Amino acid sequence: AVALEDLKFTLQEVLDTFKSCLSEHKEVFLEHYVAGWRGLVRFMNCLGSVFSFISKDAVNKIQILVNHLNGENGDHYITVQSMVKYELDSQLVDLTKRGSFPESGCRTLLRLHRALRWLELFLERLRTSTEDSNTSVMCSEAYNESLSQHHAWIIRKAAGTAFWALPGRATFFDVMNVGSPEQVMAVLGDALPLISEVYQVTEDLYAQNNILELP
Ligand code: 1PX
Repeated sequence: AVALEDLKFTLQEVLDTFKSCLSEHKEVFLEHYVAGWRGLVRFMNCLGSVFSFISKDAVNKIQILVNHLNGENGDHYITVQSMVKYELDSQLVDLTKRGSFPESGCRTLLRLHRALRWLELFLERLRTSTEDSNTSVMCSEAYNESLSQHHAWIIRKAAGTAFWALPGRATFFDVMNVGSPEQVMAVLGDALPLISEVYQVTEDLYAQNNILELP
């Protein structure tokens, strides 16, 4: 019961965090963005240990961003907008090949940003799924349309294998613990426009600064 309460809290927290990500001027608060990812990772960890290589990488990237936030230049990392401006102005980003700044906020956040597109596509499939839909198929379709394009063959292979270990739709919904399938659909319907907006704002910012392909 305790574990389920935790999960319920987690999922609600995740959705709430994405709500609080955007300022009224459409800036993305890094602290909330990172908190959103923390919640997602916690949820993923409940799905089984086959996903631990994925969550390890996510946790690692989350930690890099948290270190920036808590570092001596943390003031520049309040929003994704201020982070991009600060790091580019101060030449703290490797632009064409990996070099002195393997942990720049810009390149690190870009990896999570690309994964957010996967999440958007996957949740949209879940939202419009029916009882006989297959979560593994929905997950790999979403992955193939987005994140996979940025991954080496060996990662795609490992991810593809992990997807087959996803629980079926009914179990997946149970683990979300938000209630009936109808309630799950409603929660997803609520969260998706916000996730999409956070994604789009970030995508536009990265496009304007020509940093969508950071090594
Ligand atoms: C209500 C449903 C919620 C489901 C929550 C699931 C949260 C998933 C979190 C996934 C975060 C993945 C971050 C991946 C970042 C990345 O692309 N890293 C690669 C590149 O980094 P680098 O520093 O080398 O440039 C890195 O090579 C990645 C390695 C790990 C494999 C990544 C596979 C990603 C699959 C994403 C789908 C997750 C499926 C979870 C099933 C629910």
